[in-house]
Amino acid sequence: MKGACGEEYDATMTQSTHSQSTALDVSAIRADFPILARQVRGRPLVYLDNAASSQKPQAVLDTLDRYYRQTNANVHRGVHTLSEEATAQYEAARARVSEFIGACCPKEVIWTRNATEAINLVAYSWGRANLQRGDRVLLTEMEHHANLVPWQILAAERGIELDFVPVADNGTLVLDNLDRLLTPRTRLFGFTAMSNVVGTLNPVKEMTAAGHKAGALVLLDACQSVPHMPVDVQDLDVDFMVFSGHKMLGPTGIGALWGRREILNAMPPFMGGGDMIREVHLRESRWNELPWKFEAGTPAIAQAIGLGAAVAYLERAGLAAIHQAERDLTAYAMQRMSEVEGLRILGPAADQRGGLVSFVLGDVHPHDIAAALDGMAIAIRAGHHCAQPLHERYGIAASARASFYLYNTKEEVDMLVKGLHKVVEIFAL
Ligand code: 7TS
Repeated sequence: MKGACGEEYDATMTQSTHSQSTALDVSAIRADFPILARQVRGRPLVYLDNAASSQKPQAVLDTLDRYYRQTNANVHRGVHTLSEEATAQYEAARARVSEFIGACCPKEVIWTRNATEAINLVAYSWGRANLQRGDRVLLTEMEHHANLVPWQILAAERGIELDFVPVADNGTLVLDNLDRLLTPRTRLFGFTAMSNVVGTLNPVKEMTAAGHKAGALVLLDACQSVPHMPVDVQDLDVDFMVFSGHKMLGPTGIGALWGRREILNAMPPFMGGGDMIREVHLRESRWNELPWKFEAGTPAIAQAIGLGAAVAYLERAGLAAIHQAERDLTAYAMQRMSEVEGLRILGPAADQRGGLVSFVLGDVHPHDIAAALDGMAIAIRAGHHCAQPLHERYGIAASARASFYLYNTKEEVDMLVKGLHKVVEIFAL
């Protein structure tokens, strides 16, 4: 097979099922997720913790089961049938993910354990090869720890400086001074497409263009966008993009780094070992070509194949339809939640955000809110959501968060709101 960039790539069993953007049939979708039929403490589960991790449809569970029952073998090594089949399925999943994000060819998609590992790969490999004392990396105040800590480690090691795009009170980025923050020494601009706390959808293309104008590379943390809306790396024009499979109906243990081929080609390996080499001698080695140069050791084979099935499912549902449904549900949730006494929603208006709502409720600790809701079988997240600096920015230690996906309904939002009224009663607010 030939990727759009003209590179030969061997991937069999790829099929595209791009669907039209029609409204979601949520009840049919719900029937595809066995876990949604379970009860918690004798009540039907209301799962509103999708920003942390999504549930998995039967198609993904079947794919994993089938893989282990019929195919299970190591990839890229054996000449036996099972190994060849495993390799074909593993590489076909890569090709599907590559097409899903509009990559020019599958060679640009590196499997990682998750988005966190993908960012660390960039920091360790690209960062250590390219950044010197006095260079700058620009991030934002709303980043997940995954897009902060690897750069802090690098800053301490290399003497590079970190700068941050501030967050306004309403949860949007303050972009007025972006040109000043992007200095001639800024080598990388890393930011999230959507805040996992305040839900803000950032203007990725505008920010990317500004970064490039200043001569910086752009790394997009797409953990909260790739699962929920159409994303095309070539259209966005970013240089690196990362995301996690478990947030997009896929298994845990699989994620991806997409990078421009010429940049990835110039980067040294991240980890050394089997599979990432072409030749090994006692004192020196030569690296494998992309994408395998960055995939040392036996990879997460079943998980990658499972992620391929998840992407096929998302394509059938339609990403534009998923995005619209989540926005409608979020607008509804924000309106209903604002009826709850003492509840304060963090972040911008519904039309500027994706499918999640973080909030504080009087002086009730978010963990108490989450525990009380859990008693009603409603799963939300409480804490700093791995974005402690953003909470510091707001002068709070923690928040509670309801986050939606394609299988959530207005009825579930109603149950959440009813639950929140109960919390108000319990804590006598
Ligand atoms: N970036 C963003 C924007 C995220 O939301 C997350 C996970 C990550 C990076 C890291 O993903 P991982 O799969 O590598 O762990 N966010 C959350 C969350 O909001 N609650 O739990 C995990």
